[in-house]
Amino acid sequence: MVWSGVLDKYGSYLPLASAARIITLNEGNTPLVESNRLAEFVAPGAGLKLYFKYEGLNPTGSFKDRGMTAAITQAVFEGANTVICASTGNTAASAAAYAARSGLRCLVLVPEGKIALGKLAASLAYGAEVISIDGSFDDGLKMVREIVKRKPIALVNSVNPWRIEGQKTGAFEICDQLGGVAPDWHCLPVGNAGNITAYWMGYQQYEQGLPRLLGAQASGAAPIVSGKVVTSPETVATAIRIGNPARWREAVQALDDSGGTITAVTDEEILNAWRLLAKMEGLFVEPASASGLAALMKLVNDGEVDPTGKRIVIVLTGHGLKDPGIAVREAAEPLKLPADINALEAYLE
Ligand code: AN7
Repeated sequence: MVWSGVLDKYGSYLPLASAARIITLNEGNTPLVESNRLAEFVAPGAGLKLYFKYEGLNPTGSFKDRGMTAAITQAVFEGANTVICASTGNTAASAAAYAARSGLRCLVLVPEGKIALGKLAASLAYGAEVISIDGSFDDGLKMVREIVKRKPIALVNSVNPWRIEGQKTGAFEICDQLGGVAPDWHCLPVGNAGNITAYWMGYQQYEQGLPRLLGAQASGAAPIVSGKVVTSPETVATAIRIGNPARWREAVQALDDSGGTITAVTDEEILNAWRLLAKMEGLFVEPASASGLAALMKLVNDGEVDPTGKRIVIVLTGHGLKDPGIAVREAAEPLKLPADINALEAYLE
């Protein structure tokens, strides 16, 4: 079968109008990669079946494309000319790409100095009007929520229900890829809490079983874990540097209903998981995307999650090339040698 995007494949599960012209970049259909080495490392001898849903392989390099195809399709259907979002970077790049594809004007508000280079570069390349604000994502979200009341502009943050509708297809794919069954645990990073809301909606709608949800927040940006708005969120995982998630209530509901839990992981734990994914599995992700693994490792260690014989899926939300700055900062310098075969041979000895 030719793959032509999540709306083509799963459109019958979404309330899209049949007259809507689908705007797609053939997003979705991302690999569910079974762990080769980390499962045994995380839980030796437990018979853990660990899988990674590699969402960094979407057209703009993150899971946001699943929701954006739906949000932009609907915006075009409703006759919008302009779309706007606040973003820590991935929503911006995704909105910019789908807007470009449909000829819409696109404005993105990003927190100055706190957006990873690959996301900024992509947003600019797709022709979005990138507005850098001297505030946080949360400040930007407040601004865009207000401006759409004053101007005829469509908001494409995950407060837009179509974003959730599109993103829930991730749950459908996981069930399909596991052969018609949901995992026991589903681990993912939580920022604005759109994705956890969407996955829970998707699992419920697909009726192939329900996982327990394990959410991960960065310890410097963990409002849901602490139950308090964080006014100055800070973390190396800039994607989830969010202090007042828009879908906070829905996330708590999903966590409760699933019998799941949410935990905070330190930047050090995130970067450790990030290194393990790359070095033990060949999966290069951005730091935020490693927080799901960090959370699982923490809770297995604490005895709060029993991995014995379990099927666990971790969503890797964004590609490693999104944040080359971190990769270069964290890695060793490349070795320098003269362009000479003897020098290489000497190095190997
Ligand atoms: C890689 O792009 O909020 O809990 O503005 O980029 O649904 O917000 C990004 C969030 C996880 C958290 N992993 O998802 C944005 C933005 C990556 C992300 C999340 C984000 P939500």
